[in-house]
Amino acid sequence: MKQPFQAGLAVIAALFVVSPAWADAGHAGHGQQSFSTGEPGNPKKPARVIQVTMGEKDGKMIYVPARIEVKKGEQIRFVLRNNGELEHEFVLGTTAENLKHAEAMKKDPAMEHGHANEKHLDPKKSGDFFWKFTQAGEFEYACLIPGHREAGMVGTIVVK
Ligand SMILES: [Cu+2]
Repeated sequence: MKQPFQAGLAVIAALFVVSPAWADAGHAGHGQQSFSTGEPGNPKKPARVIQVTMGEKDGKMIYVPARIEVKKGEQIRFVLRNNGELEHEFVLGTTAENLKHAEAMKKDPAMEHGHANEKHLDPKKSGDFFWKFTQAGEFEYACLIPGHREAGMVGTIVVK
């Protein structure tokens, strides 16, 4: 009976060692200011307005619309509205980036936000941000609050 007990201790010790590393990795990934989808926009320049609402419906969490097409080089002003009962967010990125970010948020739900490629909205609040898409490809917007992306809060952006 000695060995399982020791193995258990080893696992606990490993968790203590590993946790701070996870937190650091999350913050390091979050702090970098290069974006695969493009760059922060300039509010003084012309922009096409795209409205996106967020909320909950029939047990799911949704964006309307769930698919957006833009042209490479185009500047978009995202006008966002949270019509739901819960907090939601809109984070632009590749699927890989958003999944990584979502993992970091699970481990550190209080991690700081407010980067140029995302907006966090309380219920019944609106907000906007400008974004210039400089790369062609398929990207996404997602809500990375734990459980929300899985519940349906992910949309596709096609840049042509
Ligand atoms: Cu959400």
